[in-house]
Amino acid sequence: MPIKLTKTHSRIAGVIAGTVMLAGMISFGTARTLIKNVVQQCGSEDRIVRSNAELLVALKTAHNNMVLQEPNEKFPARNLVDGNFDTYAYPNYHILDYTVDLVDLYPLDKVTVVWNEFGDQSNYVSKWYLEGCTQAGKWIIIARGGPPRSKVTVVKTKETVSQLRLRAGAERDWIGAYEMKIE
Ligand SMILES: [Ca+2]
Repeated sequence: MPIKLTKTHSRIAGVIAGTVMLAGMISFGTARTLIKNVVQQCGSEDRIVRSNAELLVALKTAHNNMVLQEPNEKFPARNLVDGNFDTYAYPNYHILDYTVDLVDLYPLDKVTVVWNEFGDQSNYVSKWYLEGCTQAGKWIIIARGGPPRSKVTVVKTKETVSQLRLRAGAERDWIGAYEMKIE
């Protein structure tokens, strides 16, 4: 009987271990897809082109694309564009993926990503992408990089976009972003 129990237990343990491994593989696969899936359609139809000067008063909204995660009410997506360098968006995960919508199309001058500790500490961001939705309705990569090794990343660009998408990943530790200043 004890032997039988042991066998049953080990079988159950095996099933649990297998399930956990499979879940881990699916989660890892999904994460890789999110990071790699950089070219998609996006909507710029019916959006008018405004001037760069109007960016100051443009309505900017931010959306968390990490649908797998519970919404984090304490550190919501809107913290990315609230104009406050002390508040951050944080998805409770080692990958972040936020879209900022500018409503209309704006010619950009530069985008400043404020990472703070998530940028200058090596256990946090290990790679990142900044993409823009062009007038033709395509996502393009405006900039990308490995570990920022800095609290702030400044991206100079001349692209005209209606949306910006910031993706970043860390090896393991959870990451966030304090601000995306769009000029
Ligand atoms: Ca902020």
